[in-house]
Amino acid sequence: MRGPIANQRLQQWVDEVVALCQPDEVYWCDGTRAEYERLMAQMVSSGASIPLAKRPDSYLFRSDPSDVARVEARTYISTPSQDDAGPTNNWIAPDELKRTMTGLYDGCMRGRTAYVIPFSMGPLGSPMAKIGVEVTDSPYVVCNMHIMTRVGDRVLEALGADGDFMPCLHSVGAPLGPGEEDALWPCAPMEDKYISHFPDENLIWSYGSGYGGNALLGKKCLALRVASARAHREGWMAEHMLILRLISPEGRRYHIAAAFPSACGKTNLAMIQPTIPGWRAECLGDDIAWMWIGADGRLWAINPEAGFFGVAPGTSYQSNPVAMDTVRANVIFTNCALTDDGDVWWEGMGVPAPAHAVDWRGHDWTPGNAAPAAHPNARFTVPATQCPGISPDWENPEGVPIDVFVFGGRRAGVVPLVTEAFDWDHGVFLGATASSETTAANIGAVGALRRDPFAMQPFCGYNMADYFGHWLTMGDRLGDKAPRIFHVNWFRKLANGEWLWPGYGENSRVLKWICDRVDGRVAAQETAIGYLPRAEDLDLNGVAVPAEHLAELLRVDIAAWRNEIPDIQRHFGQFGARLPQRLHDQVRALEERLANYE
Ligand code: SAT
Ligand code: MN
Repeated sequence: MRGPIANQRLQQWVDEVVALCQPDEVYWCDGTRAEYERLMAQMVSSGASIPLAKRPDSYLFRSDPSDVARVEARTYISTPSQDDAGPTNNWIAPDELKRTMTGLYDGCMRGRTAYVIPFSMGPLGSPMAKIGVEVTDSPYVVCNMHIMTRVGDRVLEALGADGDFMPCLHSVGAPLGPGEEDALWPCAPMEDKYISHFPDENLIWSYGSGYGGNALLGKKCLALRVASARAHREGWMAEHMLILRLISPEGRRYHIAAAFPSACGKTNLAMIQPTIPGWRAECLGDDIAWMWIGADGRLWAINPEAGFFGVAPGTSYQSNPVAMDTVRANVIFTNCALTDDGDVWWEGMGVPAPAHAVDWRGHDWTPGNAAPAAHPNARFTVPATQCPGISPDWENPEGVPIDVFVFGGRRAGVVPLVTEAFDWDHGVFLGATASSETTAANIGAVGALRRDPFAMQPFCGYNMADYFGHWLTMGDRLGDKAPRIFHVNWFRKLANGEWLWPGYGENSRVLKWICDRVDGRVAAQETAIGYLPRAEDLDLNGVAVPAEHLAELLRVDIAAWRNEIPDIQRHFGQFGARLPQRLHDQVRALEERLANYE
């Protein structure tokens, strides 16, 4: 145990948490490799962690079958007024929520250790970096936070005696009686899970889940939900976006920030290897971008994270070779299948299924088994430094200047391959109305169509109508230095289920058109829904896309778009008078254009 620490407010908060949660021990994380290895060794000996003979320094965890993804239904934005959380967030008044959760926290760490994790979102020393401190009773969370954030003594040093931090309290919600044997993945039943945010206080309380964004509180909770509310107050942006640098054959660098819902290929796009000769890409981040207006009037971005928490199923040498090379060693896998020779396996890994494996539930599995071997939301946690495609600027405290925003989702029909917004307001409209079929990244129905504005539906920490307004204001401030806005959809299908577009590395062909548009090198056709490439504008040298597929990918189906209008109106209607008039104007303008393009 360490002595009293310099930051009084931190010491006091930890003392309060310890008095409430009553852990057997308190441990301050120093962030060293030795600490990571010690905790991992403990979890190996308890059976919670399985070392992988085939992957150096890599481990497999299996979660409880009830605790496999984010739980949006149990996620709360607790502002004094419900209107400030808005219609897209669950809300409970702060007093009531704190009372309920204090009851749950009371004694909840009995029989466990409370780990105190000082962490930084953003490179230490960056003017944009924010310090958080997570107290958790999960050593699995500690090891993941080691990878996903910057952790330990160096953060305490940066915090100093009177630095500011965001308190993040986490418990798996499973106290142990004397001598009671621990579960391999302790957690609380669904009705006791709470992922709670008090954005006005920069405070996070999470209870009952050990999985991903529910438990690694620097990620969705701090860097998106609480940060987005703070960014609104302070005039910057916290977005659910990857950051990518594309480099043309002439050496021009384009920085792209792209928003897609969870499990819609952000990590694949972030690590793209362009298939067009001469073009290169570097990855700066795969999930979150913090952006602000720099002294030059442009929008600058950093990735606040230090690692990748990526979806394993579907990741292969075909879909994402860079990720495959990133996860060769030193990885935490969660809910993948275990092969008999001590490796992980998942559906869509691009290698034949093993003749026998142990599935994510710990049961024997053989090919042909009705249930998948890996959970669809199985994950890898891996340091960004291990990514062979990582940009030399990924930790640059100054960030990178954003040229382009891309929004997207998973839509089997209607939405074309790529659309350029007419202007900023239209781009905000495209973001605000973006929709996607739901994925396994949240507990709930998979494949249901929903509006997911800016891919922030689960992550916006304040009234979404005010968030739209914030986007409009940022555009006003950026003026002619604002990034150009595009919308993409890689996921079009034929009625028989066949993909219309090859995707993955071939998406670089769309990105090239986008970059060419930014620099005025390529034409576009004006349509009712935005600027679209003509078939001949896309560089398709070396890829076989049947002409009729291409025509369908670039077709604006006027009737289908008219059908979208009532749903857009319903979607906007939920915000009542709080919705910016400029978005109502966009709906009307779209209706008029659709009428004109009979
Ligand atoms: O929220 S998680 O970090 O568990 C994953 C996601 O939804 O992107
Ligand atoms: Mn995400």
